[in-house]
Amino acid sequence: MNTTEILSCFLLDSKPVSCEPYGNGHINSTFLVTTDKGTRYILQRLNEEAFKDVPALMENISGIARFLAAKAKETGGACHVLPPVETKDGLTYVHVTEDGDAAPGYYRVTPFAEHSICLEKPESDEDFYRCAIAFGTFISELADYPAETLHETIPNFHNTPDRYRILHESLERARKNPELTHRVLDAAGEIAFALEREASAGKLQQLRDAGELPTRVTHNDTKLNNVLLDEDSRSLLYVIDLDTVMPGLSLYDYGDCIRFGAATAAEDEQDLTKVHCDLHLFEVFTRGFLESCKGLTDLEIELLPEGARTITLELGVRFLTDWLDGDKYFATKYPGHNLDRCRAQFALAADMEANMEKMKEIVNELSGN
Ligand code: ADP
Ligand code: GN1
Ligand code: MG
Repeated sequence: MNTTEILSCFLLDSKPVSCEPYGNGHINSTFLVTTDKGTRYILQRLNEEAFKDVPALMENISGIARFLAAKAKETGGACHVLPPVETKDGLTYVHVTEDGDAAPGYYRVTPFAEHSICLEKPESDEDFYRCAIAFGTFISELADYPAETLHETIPNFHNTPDRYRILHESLERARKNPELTHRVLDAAGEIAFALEREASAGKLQQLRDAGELPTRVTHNDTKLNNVLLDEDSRSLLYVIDLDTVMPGLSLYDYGDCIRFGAATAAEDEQDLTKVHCDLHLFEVFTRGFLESCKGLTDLEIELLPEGARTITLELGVRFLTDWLDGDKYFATKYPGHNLDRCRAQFALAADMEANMEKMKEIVNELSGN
């Protein structure tokens, strides 16, 4: 099949005339489609290395989109998620099996959010505050979603001890494989950094297992570039990238946004002296999250800074694992990209550790504890 044939399976409002690579996601292949009427759509080929059951994933997204649309209708508010475009067969994806001009795999289409901006870093405090409200509200609104109907699209996605288990396996494999051993040597410092923190990184999962931290329906990939703001008013338009919406910890959603949005440098910065957690942005985001994420328990609030540290460490461990595996999971732009990303995440986690008491004070002040 070619792209035109794939697109012709979907109920688009007019004839597609162009389809170009788009966006900065690390997982799916994303394209911007324009029709002869000027309507725009996002076409995505889902990454099956990451997502083993795409129909189940699409069922999650449709369910969430229907639920939030109904809620918005009830309250008279806007709906901040985009429903997938259906195919002529009433499905939300097309499965391409044979080799053709387009790579085989699962394809889906979403309406393009017009007049939106997608940021790689906040341009103002207000942008980041809006992002906090977006993800805090997302969790709040899904508090009564039937969580048992959600498929786990990536099992143990944010189970940090399990991420360490996988790191150990990859390390063993790489040590035995002559093509990969140099990667172990190159990452010796990072491996030591990760292993020193293995016990402390498991704390949040242990509290979840013990029922002391509540499992909620969470987004699980709360990067700033998974929020679309109105290009003029900068108000929230949409929360996107719902592939990982699953039961999880609020602390990881909170923490991942701090990790990405409050960092003073890019996720793959090579000059580690530039990598810090901006405590002012930390405060701005925390204020928005506390205001909008209703019903957080005292323990969740107390552990917000630990959520930021743990998810930063966890992502560093995931980049390190992918480096040791030979770069199989995350899209990379150059050899060594995953190792650079790992180093930047570990530098950020170390900076958070150094500022842990200050972060706790900010949380205490904002929450009145
Ligand atoms: P990935 O899982 O690879 O990150 P995303 O679903 O986040 O894929 O899409 C990648 C990028 O494409 C987003 O960061 C955003 O810039 C853009 N994008 C995705 N969906 C839309 C949409 N509906 N409207 C406008 N831009 C979008
Ligand atoms: C991936 O898909 P994207 O680029 O929004 C990854 C996240 C990581 C992030 C790091 C499904 O997110 O878990 O935190 O890269 N998504 C998946 O930038 O693995
Ligand atoms: Mg994304």
